[in-house]
Amino acid sequence: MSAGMLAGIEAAPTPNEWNPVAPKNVLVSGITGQDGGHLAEQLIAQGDRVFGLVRGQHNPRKQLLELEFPGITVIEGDLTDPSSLIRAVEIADPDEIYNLGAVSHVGYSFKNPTLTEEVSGKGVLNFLEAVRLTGRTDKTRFYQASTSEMFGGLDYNRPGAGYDEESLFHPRSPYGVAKLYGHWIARNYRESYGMFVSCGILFNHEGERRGLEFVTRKITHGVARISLGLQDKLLLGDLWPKRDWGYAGDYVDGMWKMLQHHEPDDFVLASGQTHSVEDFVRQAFALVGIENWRDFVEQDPAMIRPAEVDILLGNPSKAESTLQWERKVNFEGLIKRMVDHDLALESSK
Ligand code: F7E
Repeated sequence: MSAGMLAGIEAAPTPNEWNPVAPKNVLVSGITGQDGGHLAEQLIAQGDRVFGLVRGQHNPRKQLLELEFPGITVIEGDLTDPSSLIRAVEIADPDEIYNLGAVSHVGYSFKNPTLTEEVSGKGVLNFLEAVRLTGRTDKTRFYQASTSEMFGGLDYNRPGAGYDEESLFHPRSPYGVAKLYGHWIARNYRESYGMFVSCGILFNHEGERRGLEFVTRKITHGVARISLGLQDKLLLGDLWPKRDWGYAGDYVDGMWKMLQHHEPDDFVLASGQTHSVEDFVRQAFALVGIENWRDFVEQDPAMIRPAEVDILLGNPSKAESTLQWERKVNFEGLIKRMVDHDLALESSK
């Protein structure tokens, strides 16, 4: 029956009639994290109805979230509790789900491997099952936050050209292993049930919303405080590991583009450049006029990990050509943005 034959009756949209600009119901786990903040900002600006899954009986981040984004509906739930996810899916009735929730600190995952597995690995399965068991496999598009930590940075894995969607996986931490399970179970639901499930294999993405436990923000925050005379030293682990760093706002837009594409798929998002932690430190100090940065940096053995990912370099060609994904902030711009933000933050205290 054609739409013309249904005069006056509005046909229910089918998955093939996806309209990227129509307002949607969007359920986001990990909404209190860096990427969740950028995503909420973008979705609200687009006119979407945003539902945020927030865990914990008395989570102080819940109040902060409601203050920053008054339009969001908070749903209490936990990736480790399947019934809470079913309830969340029933309340939100989502067109899109972004599963950004995870134990995301690699160092922490070595100290809490079981929890990491439960949240970052099995949590993905629980969420996909909630979609399936509530009968939404045809309706809901699902984004899984996969990660470059799944590659592991080993030599045999073509690091010269940059890791792409075909590269081999060899995770080097409980976090990477848990995320690899999440990645494959997400792909499995796509193949088994025909669900629209896309995985973004994101390389490191940073910015002013980044937590202080991650090295880039720890550096820019420490550099700002040292330049203002509020701190003497910056304690860091190894300075030689290399990462492919980009700006989180650009990467979150890439996640959204994956779910607007006409078919589900996996995409690497990366800058295509790699720099050492030392490069980042040097440039951050240079921005506040400190050239003798070594006088302010000391090694903290507690920051050294049982296994390290030596080098990460991604190849984002597929996302660039298929999704027209582009980055607005480069490595130098990223560091400047973060240092400026932390200088303003610390000066205002
Ligand atoms: O470490 C070294 C550390 O913790 C970067 C997460 O978003 O990106 C992130 O994982 C490098 C490592 O990020 C310190 O050993 C030195 O070599 O900032 P990070 P990460 O481990 O690369 C991936 C893509 C994710 O998916 C993760 O969720 O810096 N490093 N000194 C240090 N790292 C920290 N955190 N603190 C230090 O003091």
